[in-house]
Amino acid sequence: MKKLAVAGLALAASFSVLTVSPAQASLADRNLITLWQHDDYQGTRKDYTCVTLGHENLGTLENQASSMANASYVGVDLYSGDNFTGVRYYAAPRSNDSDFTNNGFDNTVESLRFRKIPCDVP
Ligand SMILES: [Ca+2]
Ligand SMILES: [Ca+2]
Ligand SMILES: [Ca+2]
Repeated sequence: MKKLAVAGLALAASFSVLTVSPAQASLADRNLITLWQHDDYQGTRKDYTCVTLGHENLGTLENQASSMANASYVGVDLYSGDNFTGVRYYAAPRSNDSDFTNNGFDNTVESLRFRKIPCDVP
């Protein structure tokens, strides 16, 4: 069992040399959180930078986001309603989530707020 896990890890490592997933690419940026329209970092992509603490309107991805990568070094609160209202989803620093469905949060984000700025330093 242990041997198999190690082999799987080596395989994953060799693949990551060949391809960089959209989430990995986003996590290289440091000063933003990225939302995607579909699961697995597919569809329309939008970056929200921590130039300001809050984004009370998500524009084209309003009520559509299904996956995210938080490249910043701070937590980000995602809200189901405008102006930081409704149900909240917490995106941990330097984390990603390929599917909001198991969080009860699919297609509902309307606003988001960084917990502090600047957000690009550990
Ligand atoms: Ca969606
Ligand atoms: Ca999830
Ligand atoms: Ca909503």
